[in-house]
Amino acid sequence: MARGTETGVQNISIHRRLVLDKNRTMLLAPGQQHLGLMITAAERRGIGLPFATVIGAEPAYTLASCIDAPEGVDETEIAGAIQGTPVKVVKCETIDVAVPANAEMIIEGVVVPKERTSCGPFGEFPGNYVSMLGTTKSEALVAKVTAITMRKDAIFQAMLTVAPQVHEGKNIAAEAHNVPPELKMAGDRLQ
Ligand SMILES: [Mn+2]
Repeated sequence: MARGTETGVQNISIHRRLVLDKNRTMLLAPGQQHLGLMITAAERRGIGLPFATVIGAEPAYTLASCIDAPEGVDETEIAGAIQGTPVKVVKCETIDVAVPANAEMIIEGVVVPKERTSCGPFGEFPGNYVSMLGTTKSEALVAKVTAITMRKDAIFQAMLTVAPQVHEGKNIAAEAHNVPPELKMAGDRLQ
């Protein structure tokens, strides 16, 4: 979730992130998508866009993230419309972004302007394991983590982006509660 530096409205979207080191991750947000446009606009002003990754929240947020809302429409409000009640949000601790108050985990951060890295590879739903940009390209964004907050005994909600037949096999462990430290490498366990 991010707030446009020029518009002030929030966008919700789903993106790939990959741990690079202790405080930095890769972020894939192509320039034609809402978050990518917001990041490009901020970068033009020489600043990195603050954003928060939300793990484990009401389904209305996930549904709202799939809606291509017109410019100026806050997708947090769309989540409330889908749910039929106002969504309860809280302000992040280190950035000006409102996130679901009931979320399991929030990773706060900021895009590092002008810095780029390679994307993935990640496991995809048809069962392949690819880089969206090509393994030789370094066009994915880099983000610095500024804070991580979580509920006590937080549950890590994940999507298994692997072939259906694999769900019943080796990778089932990735569905378990609590965060396996090697979750980002779950795709490596696929054969
Ligand atoms: Mn959007």
